[in-house]
Amino acid sequence: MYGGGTTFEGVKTDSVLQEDPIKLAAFEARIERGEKIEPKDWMPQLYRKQLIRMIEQHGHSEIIGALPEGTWITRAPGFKRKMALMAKVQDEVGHAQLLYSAAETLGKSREAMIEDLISGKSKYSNIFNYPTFTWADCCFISWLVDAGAIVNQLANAKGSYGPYCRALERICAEESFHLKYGHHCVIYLATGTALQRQLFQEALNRWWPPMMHFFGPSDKISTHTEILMKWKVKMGTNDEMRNQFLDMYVPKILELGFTIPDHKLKKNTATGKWDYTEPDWEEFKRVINGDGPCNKERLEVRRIAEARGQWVRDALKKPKMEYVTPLA
Ligand code: FAQ
Repeated sequence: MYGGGTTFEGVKTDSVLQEDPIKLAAFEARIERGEKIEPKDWMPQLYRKQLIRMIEQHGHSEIIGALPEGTWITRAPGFKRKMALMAKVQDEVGHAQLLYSAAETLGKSREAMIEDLISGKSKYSNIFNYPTFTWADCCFISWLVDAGAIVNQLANAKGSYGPYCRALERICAEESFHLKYGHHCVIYLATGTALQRQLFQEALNRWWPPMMHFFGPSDKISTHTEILMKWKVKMGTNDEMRNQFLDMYVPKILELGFTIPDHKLKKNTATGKWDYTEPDWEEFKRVINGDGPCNKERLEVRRIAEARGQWVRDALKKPKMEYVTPLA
């Protein structure tokens, strides 16, 4: 599926100024024409580095994202919900596999990526560092976190790097089932008893702030948006994605009779955008840098899983076998 990559190690500079200007211009013209860049094509080192960073973080988010819902498989209400949740969690881990494969085409090995995740070097989505206290928290993730992920991924699937776009297309197809499942779970609570409605309202109150963080820092303070938009890796800015999510899902949440815990949230008819309370970016920074409510637990679970699976990987390896980047 994917071509072999060149090695990431040794990339010392972020500067596009050091690239061959003729090659750079040809590369940018291809992107401008809407062509896909493939693993063996020439690309600036910064493009490669940014893609590895973003795809790797995305893969880690899928792996860690399986944990807050995964703990509810045994407690999901009823056999049907257990089956569906188990399939969903399995899909999320599968998405990580696709994403790690896409990142490997750029030259970083899967082992190095996993090592950077469990050592705390790599980031992953802020939102999975919050606890799922009740079943309704789990329903919030299945509906609205998946919804946010789809908004982002449907846009970026039209981006410039072939392997990432193809992985995103497949992921979006599966995520749309998750979204339907999550919406069904929430409708069930919304049309249930007063206690069921209360459970979801409380979950919404807890998860709204991290959901607003989920799309990344506001455009004013985002570090990577400009270059990623120029090279069509990101197809919308963080604020545009947040706005699109609000456009699509605020009406649906209100329709079910829930309230959103932000008294400033309102569609501004003059700008066509949503006004909202500025998210707490200090909390966001703390959480993505390892100091959220569940960061330590999430990474510890992954470390244990890694250690427990070591014998399987050892058994599969022949003594002299070396790591090989996957070939097409
Ligand atoms: N969480 O300059 P920007 C899912 C970091 S998949 C943590 O704006 P960028 C499926 C960013 O890395 C969810 N860190 O960054 C599922 C950078 O730090 P660095 C994941 C964040 O890359 C559903 C710094 O802040 N989706 O949910 C976050 O241009 C249900 C500056 O930020 C993807 O990864 C954050 N939310 O834009 C699974 C999609 N936001 O690296 C289970 C692909 C920013 O310099 C259950 N990624 N940071 O140290 C993207 O679209 C982009 O990377 C953004 C961030 C939009 C996330």
